Amino acid sequence: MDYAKIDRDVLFRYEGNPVVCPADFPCKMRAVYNSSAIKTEDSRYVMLCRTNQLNHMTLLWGADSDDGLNWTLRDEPFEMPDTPAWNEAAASVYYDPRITFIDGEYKVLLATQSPHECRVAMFRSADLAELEFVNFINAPDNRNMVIFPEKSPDGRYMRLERPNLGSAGGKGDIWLSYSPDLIHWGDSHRVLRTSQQWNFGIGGLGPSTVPFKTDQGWLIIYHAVMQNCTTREYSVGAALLDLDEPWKVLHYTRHPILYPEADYEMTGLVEHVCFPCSLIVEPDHSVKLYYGAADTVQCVATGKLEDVIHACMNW
Ligand code: BMA
Repeated sequence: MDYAKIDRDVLFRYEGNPVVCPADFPCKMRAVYNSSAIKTEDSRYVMLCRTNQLNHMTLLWGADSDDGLNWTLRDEPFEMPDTPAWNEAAASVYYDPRITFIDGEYKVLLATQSPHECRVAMFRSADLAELEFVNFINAPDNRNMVIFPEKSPDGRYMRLERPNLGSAGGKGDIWLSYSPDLIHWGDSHRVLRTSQQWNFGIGGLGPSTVPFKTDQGWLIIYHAVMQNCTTREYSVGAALLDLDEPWKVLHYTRHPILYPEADYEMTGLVEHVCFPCSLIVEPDHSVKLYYGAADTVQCVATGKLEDVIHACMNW
């Protein structure tokens, strides 16, 4: 009988979860989740927190840490643009940040939601103290974008993304596109199809974390949606992509490496959700996966890079 003989866990919930809660803010908040953390060149940790106010309008709120586990929220959220284009695209919600360090600065991508559609906005920053709006980088309807931390062998920027397909219930497959300048994108290739996923991703997939280069390929972490009668469960998968042609999937997990199980993942504003937005790989190859739980609190799971790669190859 051919089935996955899963012999170990590869990610472990940090015992101090959740690491950021609504009650941690200096004023009342409803939720903080799907936040991205990055380790800076001088070994500080910065988190960009997706924060819901009481009416669910969002803010992006910075937090700082010395160890990536204990976080101090800043006094004020990030300033956002006040232009007609921004106010049309992000009327009430901007969310699920992803941070890439490339060309000596941070590029931050934020999905923006208007009543009709989703676009992705790009910001730049030298130090993540402030964000400078650059532009929107797609026509609707697309999200979950992550920029690779280095260019392709032929010198182009690369990103993973998830176009929202009406024909797939608003979700869809993971794609890869190229760009000469981070603004104009094309030469797109499909990477992973929802139909390739066994059960746990059949309701849609999306790239979650910035790809990490390993000897075995680009490691990507993605979220996967499974629909049943009562819930839309969000869990976490991983894959290894070809280093030269990263739309070619070398290995991918047929089973989630993290799925809603803890109380704080099962119960909240949206039940049964683990939604990662960033992965930090430490010099000793331990990993920290930052994920939102039940659209309510921010959590971390830890593990070893070699175990995640093992899961890609064997699960
Ligand atoms: C997705 C996004 C995420 C959210 C998830 C589960 O479509 O909106 O931000 O965590 O749904 O509600």
